[in-house]
Amino acid sequence: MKSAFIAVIGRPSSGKSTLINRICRQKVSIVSTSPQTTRNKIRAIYNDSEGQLVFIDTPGYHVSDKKFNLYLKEQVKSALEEVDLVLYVIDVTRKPGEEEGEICRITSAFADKLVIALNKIDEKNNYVVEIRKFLEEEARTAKIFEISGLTGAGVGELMDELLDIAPEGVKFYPEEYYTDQEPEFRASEIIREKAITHVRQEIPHALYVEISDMELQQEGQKLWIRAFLVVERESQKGIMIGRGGRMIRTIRLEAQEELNQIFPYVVHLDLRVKVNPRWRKNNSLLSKLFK
Ligand SMILES: Nc1nc2c(ncn2[C@@H]2O[C@H](COP(=O)(O)OP(=O)(O)O)[C@@H](O)[C@H]2O)c(=O)[nH]1
Ligand SMILES: [Mg+2]
Repeated sequence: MKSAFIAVIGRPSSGKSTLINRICRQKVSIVSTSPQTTRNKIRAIYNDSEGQLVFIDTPGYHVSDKKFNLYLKEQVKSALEEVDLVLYVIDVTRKPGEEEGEICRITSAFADKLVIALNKIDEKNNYVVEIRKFLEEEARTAKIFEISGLTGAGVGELMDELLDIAPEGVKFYPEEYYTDQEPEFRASEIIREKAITHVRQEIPHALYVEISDMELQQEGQKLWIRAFLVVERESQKGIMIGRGGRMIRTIRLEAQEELNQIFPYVVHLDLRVKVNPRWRKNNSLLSKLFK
Protein backbone atom coordinates (compact mmCIF):
# COMPACT_ATOMS: atom_id res chain seq x y z
CA MET A 1 0.00 0.00 0.00
CA LYS A 2 1.35 3.42 -1.02
CA SER A 3 0.83 6.40 1.21
CA ALA A 4 2.23 9.92 1.02
CA PHE A 5 1.78 13.53 1.96
CA ILE A 6 2.36 15.70 -1.12
CA ALA A 7 2.82 19.48 -0.93
CA VAL A 8 1.46 21.29 -3.98
CA ILE A 9 3.34 24.51 -4.53
CA GLY A 10 3.70 27.19 -7.21
CA ARG A 11 3.05 30.81 -8.06
CA PRO A 12 -0.38 32.32 -7.34
CA SER A 13 -2.98 31.32 -9.97
CA SER A 14 -0.85 28.57 -11.48
CA GLY A 15 -3.83 26.22 -11.05
CA LYS A 16 -2.94 24.28 -7.89
CA SER A 17 -6.44 24.23 -6.42
CA THR A 18 -8.07 23.37 -9.75
CA LEU A 19 -5.71 20.41 -10.16
CA ILE A 20 -6.32 19.14 -6.63
CA ASN A 21 -10.09 19.33 -7.08
CA ARG A 22 -9.78 17.33 -10.31
CA ILE A 23 -7.57 14.67 -8.70
CA CYS A 24 -9.95 14.24 -5.77
CA ARG A 25 -13.09 14.62 -7.94
CA GLN A 26 -14.49 17.01 -5.34
CA LYS A 27 -14.52 20.71 -4.73
CA VAL A 28 -12.04 20.65 -1.86
CA SER A 29 -10.26 23.92 -2.44
CA ILE A 30 -11.85 27.13 -3.68
CA VAL A 31 -10.78 28.63 -7.02
CA SER A 32 -10.96 32.08 -8.55
CA THR A 33 -9.22 34.31 -11.08
CA SER A 34 -7.98 36.49 -8.20
CA PRO A 35 -4.44 35.65 -7.01
CA GLN A 36 -4.00 34.36 -3.46
CA THR A 37 -7.43 32.85 -3.16
CA THR A 38 -5.99 29.95 -1.15
CA ARG A 39 -4.84 31.21 2.24
CA ASN A 40 -4.42 28.01 4.23
CA LYS A 41 -2.87 24.62 3.87
CA ILE A 42 -5.82 22.58 2.66
CA ARG A 43 -5.62 18.80 2.68
CA ALA A 44 -7.27 16.88 -0.15
CA ILE A 45 -7.27 13.10 -0.01
CA TYR A 46 -7.02 10.76 -3.01
CA ASN A 47 -7.84 7.08 -2.52
CA ASP A 48 -7.55 4.13 -4.87
CA SER A 49 -6.65 0.44 -4.76
CA GLU A 50 -2.91 1.26 -4.85
CA GLY A 51 -2.99 3.59 -1.88
CA GLN A 52 -3.73 7.00 -0.45
CA LEU A 53 -2.19 10.33 -1.43
CA VAL A 54 -2.83 13.37 0.75
CA PHE A 55 -2.32 16.58 -1.22
CA ILE A 56 -1.60 19.76 0.69
CA ASP A 57 -2.77 22.80 -1.23
CA THR A 58 -0.74 25.83 -0.31
CA PRO A 59 -1.08 29.57 -0.83
CA GLY A 60 0.78 30.71 -3.95
CA TYR A 61 4.41 31.63 -3.53
CA HIS A 62 4.75 35.34 -4.29
CA VAL A 63 7.84 37.45 -3.79
CA SER A 64 6.91 40.35 -1.53
CA ASP A 65 7.63 41.51 2.00
CA LYS A 66 4.24 42.60 3.23
CA LYS A 67 3.11 40.94 6.43
CA PHE A 68 0.13 39.30 4.71
CA ASN A 69 2.46 37.72 2.15
CA LEU A 70 4.92 36.65 4.80
CA TYR A 71 2.17 34.59 6.44
CA LEU A 72 1.45 32.94 3.08
CA LYS A 73 5.15 32.14 2.58
CA GLU A 74 5.37 30.63 6.06
CA GLN A 75 2.50 28.33 5.10
CA VAL A 76 4.47 27.13 2.07
CA LYS A 77 7.69 26.55 3.98
CA SER A 78 6.02 24.62 6.77
CA ALA A 79 4.12 22.51 4.20
CA LEU A 80 7.43 21.48 2.60
CA GLU A 81 8.88 20.28 5.86
CA GLU A 82 5.95 17.96 6.55
CA VAL A 83 5.83 16.08 3.27
CA ASP A 84 7.03 12.96 1.44
CA LEU A 85 6.76 14.47 -2.06
CA VAL A 86 6.57 17.93 -3.63
CA LEU A 87 4.40 18.69 -6.67
CA TYR A 88 5.44 21.99 -8.22
CA VAL A 89 2.80 23.46 -10.56
CA ILE A 90 3.99 25.90 -13.23
CA ASP A 91 1.59 27.97 -15.35
CA VAL A 92 2.86 27.67 -18.94
CA THR A 93 1.00 30.81 -20.03
CA ARG A 94 3.46 32.97 -18.05
CA LYS A 95 7.19 33.43 -18.51
CA PRO A 96 9.29 31.97 -15.67
CA GLY A 97 9.85 34.83 -13.23
CA GLU A 98 11.61 35.71 -10.00
CA GLU A 99 9.24 33.40 -8.10
CA GLU A 100 10.21 30.41 -10.24
CA GLY A 101 13.88 30.95 -9.36
CA GLU A 102 13.07 31.27 -5.69
CA ILE A 103 10.84 28.17 -5.66
CA CYS A 104 13.63 26.17 -7.35
CA ARG A 105 16.04 27.34 -4.64
CA ILE A 106 13.67 26.32 -1.85
CA THR A 107 12.87 22.96 -3.44
CA SER A 108 16.50 22.09 -4.20
CA ALA A 109 16.69 20.63 -0.68
CA PHE A 110 13.83 18.29 -1.69
CA ALA A 111 15.17 17.48 -5.19
CA ASP A 112 14.81 13.70 -4.85
CA LYS A 113 11.11 14.03 -4.09
CA LEU A 114 10.23 16.76 -6.58
CA VAL A 115 7.77 16.32 -9.48
CA ILE A 116 6.97 19.24 -11.78
CA ALA A 117 3.65 19.74 -13.59
CA LEU A 118 3.62 22.18 -16.51
CA ASN A 119 -0.04 23.21 -16.24
CA LYS A 120 -2.59 24.86 -18.58
CA ILE A 121 -1.20 22.95 -21.54
CA ASP A 122 -4.66 23.39 -23.10
CA GLU A 123 -3.70 27.04 -23.78
CA LYS A 124 -2.26 27.46 -27.28
CA ASN A 125 -0.06 30.48 -26.46
CA ASN A 126 2.44 29.15 -23.99
CA TYR A 127 6.07 29.25 -22.86
CA VAL A 128 6.68 25.51 -22.57
CA VAL A 129 9.96 25.68 -24.50
CA GLU A 130 11.34 28.58 -22.41
CA ILE A 131 10.21 26.94 -19.15
CA ARG A 132 11.83 23.60 -20.02
CA LYS A 133 15.08 25.42 -20.81
CA PHE A 134 14.87 27.27 -17.48
CA LEU A 135 14.24 24.01 -15.59
CA GLU A 136 17.17 22.28 -17.24
CA GLU A 137 19.37 24.76 -15.38
CA GLU A 138 17.43 25.15 -12.14
CA ALA A 139 15.85 21.73 -11.45
CA ARG A 140 17.78 19.26 -13.58
CA THR A 141 16.79 16.05 -11.80
CA ALA A 142 13.05 16.65 -11.46
CA LYS A 143 10.52 14.64 -13.49
CA ILE A 144 8.38 16.91 -15.67
CA PHE A 145 4.79 16.32 -16.87
CA GLU A 146 2.64 18.43 -19.19
CA ILE A 147 -0.92 18.60 -17.91
CA SER A 148 -4.17 20.53 -17.78
CA GLY A 149 -6.00 20.59 -14.48
CA LEU A 150 -8.93 22.12 -16.33
CA THR A 151 -9.39 19.39 -18.98
CA GLY A 152 -7.65 16.54 -17.14
CA ALA A 153 -5.09 15.98 -19.92
CA GLY A 154 -1.91 14.31 -18.63
CA VAL A 155 -3.23 14.06 -15.07
CA GLY A 156 -3.42 10.24 -15.22
CA GLU A 157 0.29 9.94 -16.10
CA LEU A 158 1.16 12.40 -13.33
CA MET A 159 -0.82 10.36 -10.80
CA ASP A 160 0.87 7.12 -11.93
CA GLU A 161 4.25 8.70 -11.26
CA LEU A 162 3.23 10.05 -7.84
CA LEU A 163 1.88 6.63 -6.79
CA ASP A 164 5.01 5.00 -8.15
CA ILE A 165 7.47 7.09 -6.14
CA ALA A 166 5.31 7.37 -3.02
CA PRO A 167 6.67 5.39 -0.06
CA GLU A 168 4.97 2.25 1.25
CA GLY A 169 2.80 2.99 4.24
CA VAL A 170 -0.58 2.90 5.93
CA LYS A 171 -3.59 5.09 5.23
CA PHE A 172 -3.76 8.24 7.31
CA TYR A 173 -7.47 8.80 6.79
CA PRO A 174 -10.53 6.56 6.34
CA GLU A 175 -11.09 5.72 2.66
CA GLU A 176 -14.31 7.73 2.32
CA TYR A 177 -12.60 10.98 3.36
CA TYR A 178 -11.63 13.50 0.69
CA THR A 179 -10.69 16.34 3.03
CA ASP A 180 -10.07 16.91 6.73
CA GLN A 181 -11.47 20.44 6.87
CA GLU A 182 -13.86 21.34 9.67
CA PRO A 183 -17.41 22.07 8.48
CA GLU A 184 -17.13 25.65 9.72
CA PHE A 185 -13.98 26.28 7.68
CA ARG A 186 -15.49 24.73 4.54
CA ALA A 187 -18.57 26.89 4.88
CA SER A 188 -16.46 30.02 5.26
CA GLU A 189 -14.36 29.15 2.20
CA ILE A 190 -17.40 28.57 -0.03
CA ILE A 191 -18.89 31.89 1.04
CA ARG A 192 -15.55 33.63 0.41
CA GLU A 193 -15.29 32.11 -3.07
CA LYS A 194 -18.76 33.34 -4.04
CA ALA A 195 -17.99 36.79 -2.65
CA ILE A 196 -14.67 37.26 -4.46
CA THR A 197 -16.05 36.26 -7.84
CA HIS A 198 -18.31 39.33 -7.73
CA VAL A 199 -15.84 42.00 -6.69
CA ARG A 200 -12.63 43.29 -8.18
CA GLN A 201 -9.29 44.87 -7.39
CA GLU A 202 -8.37 45.04 -3.74
CA ILE A 203 -11.57 43.71 -2.21
CA PRO A 204 -10.78 39.95 -2.52
CA HIS A 205 -7.65 40.56 -0.44
CA ALA A 206 -9.46 42.81 2.03
CA LEU A 207 -12.11 40.18 2.71
CA TYR A 208 -12.46 37.32 5.15
CA VAL A 209 -15.47 35.36 6.33
CA GLU A 210 -16.47 34.90 9.94
CA ILE A 211 -18.93 32.14 10.86
CA SER A 212 -20.63 33.39 14.00
CA ASP A 213 -23.15 30.55 14.44
CA MET A 214 -23.80 27.09 13.06
CA GLU A 215 -26.76 25.24 14.45
CA LEU A 216 -28.70 22.09 13.57
CA GLN A 217 -32.44 22.74 13.74
CA GLN A 218 -35.68 20.86 13.05
CA GLU A 219 -34.45 17.58 14.54
CA GLY A 220 -31.19 17.66 12.63
CA GLN A 221 -32.70 18.32 9.21
CA LYS A 222 -31.85 21.98 8.84
CA LEU A 223 -28.41 23.58 9.21
CA TRP A 224 -28.64 27.23 10.06
CA ILE A 225 -25.48 29.28 9.44
CA ARG A 226 -24.92 32.91 10.32
CA ALA A 227 -21.86 34.43 8.68
CA PHE A 228 -20.26 37.80 8.13
CA LEU A 229 -18.34 39.06 5.14
CA VAL A 230 -15.71 41.17 6.85
CA VAL A 231 -14.03 43.99 4.92
CA GLU A 232 -11.62 46.76 5.86
CA ARG A 233 -13.56 49.91 4.97
CA GLU A 234 -17.09 51.34 4.92
CA SER A 235 -16.79 51.92 1.16
CA GLN A 236 -16.06 48.22 0.66
CA LYS A 237 -19.04 47.35 2.84
CA GLY A 238 -21.24 49.41 0.53
CA ILE A 239 -19.95 47.51 -2.49
CA MET A 240 -20.50 44.12 -0.85
CA ILE A 241 -24.10 45.03 0.05
CA GLY A 242 -24.79 46.50 -3.39
CA ARG A 243 -27.66 48.65 -4.53
CA GLY A 244 -30.81 47.68 -2.67
CA GLY A 245 -28.88 44.75 -1.13
CA ARG A 246 -28.62 42.99 -4.48
CA MET A 247 -24.95 41.99 -4.24
CA ILE A 248 -25.14 40.39 -0.80
CA ARG A 249 -28.33 38.60 -1.87
CA THR A 250 -26.63 37.09 -4.94
CA ILE A 251 -23.64 35.95 -2.88
CA ARG A 252 -25.89 34.52 -0.21
CA LEU A 253 -27.98 32.50 -2.68
CA GLU A 254 -24.96 31.17 -4.61
CA ALA A 255 -23.19 30.15 -1.40
CA GLN A 256 -26.34 28.61 0.04
CA GLU A 257 -26.84 26.49 -3.09
CA GLU A 258 -23.32 25.07 -2.91
CA LEU A 259 -23.49 24.53 0.85
CA ASN A 260 -26.65 22.54 0.24
CA GLN A 261 -24.72 20.22 -2.07
CA ILE A 262 -21.87 19.74 0.37
CA PHE A 263 -23.67 19.26 3.66
CA PRO A 264 -26.28 16.54 4.21
CA TYR A 265 -28.81 19.07 5.55
CA VAL A 266 -31.08 21.78 4.21
CA VAL A 267 -28.82 24.79 4.69
CA HIS A 268 -30.14 28.20 5.55
CA LEU A 269 -27.53 30.93 5.30
CA ASP A 270 -27.91 34.26 7.05
CA LEU A 271 -25.21 36.50 5.57
CA ARG A 272 -24.25 40.01 6.66
CA VAL A 273 -21.40 42.46 6.05
CA LYS A 274 -19.25 44.21 8.63
CA VAL A 275 -16.09 46.29 8.81
CA ASN A 276 -12.93 45.37 10.69
CA PRO A 277 -10.45 48.17 9.92
CA ARG A 278 -6.84 47.16 9.25
CA TRP A 279 -7.45 43.47 10.04
CA ARG A 280 -4.50 42.46 7.86
CA LYS A 281 -2.22 44.14 10.42
CA ASN A 282 -3.77 42.23 13.32
CA ASN A 283 -1.34 39.45 14.27
CA SER A 284 -3.65 37.44 16.47
CA LEU A 285 -6.44 37.46 13.88
CA LEU A 286 -3.97 36.54 11.10
CA SER A 287 -2.65 33.58 13.03
CA LYS A 288 -6.22 32.41 13.66
CA LEU A 289 -7.27 32.79 10.01
CA PHE A 290 -4.06 31.23 8.67
CA LYS A 291 -3.65 28.43 11.17
N1 LIG B 1 -6.74 27.25 -19.26
C1 LIG B 1 -6.55 26.73 -18.04
N2 LIG B 1 -6.86 27.46 -16.95
C2 LIG B 1 -6.67 26.92 -15.72
C3 LIG B 1 -6.12 25.60 -15.57
N3 LIG B 1 -6.02 25.35 -14.24
C4 LIG B 1 -6.49 26.45 -13.60
N4 LIG B 1 -6.89 27.40 -14.47
C5 LIG B 1 -7.45 28.73 -14.14
O1 LIG B 1 -6.46 29.51 -13.47
C6 LIG B 1 -7.04 30.32 -12.44
C7 LIG B 1 -6.37 30.05 -11.11
O2 LIG B 1 -6.68 28.72 -10.72
P1 LIG B 1 -6.49 28.24 -9.21
O3 LIG B 1 -6.72 26.76 -9.20
O4 LIG B 1 -7.31 29.08 -8.25
O5 LIG B 1 -4.93 28.56 -9.00
P2 LIG B 1 -4.07 28.52 -7.64
O6 LIG B 1 -3.97 29.93 -7.16
O7 LIG B 1 -2.73 27.99 -8.05
O8 LIG B 1 -4.77 27.61 -6.68
C8 LIG B 1 -8.54 30.01 -12.46
O9 LIG B 1 -9.19 31.00 -13.24
C9 LIG B 1 -8.60 28.64 -13.13
O10 LIG B 1 -9.83 28.41 -13.79
C10 LIG B 1 -5.80 24.84 -16.76
O11 LIG B 1 -5.32 23.70 -16.74
N5 LIG B 1 -6.03 25.47 -17.96
MG1 LIG C 1 -5.39 28.02 -4.81
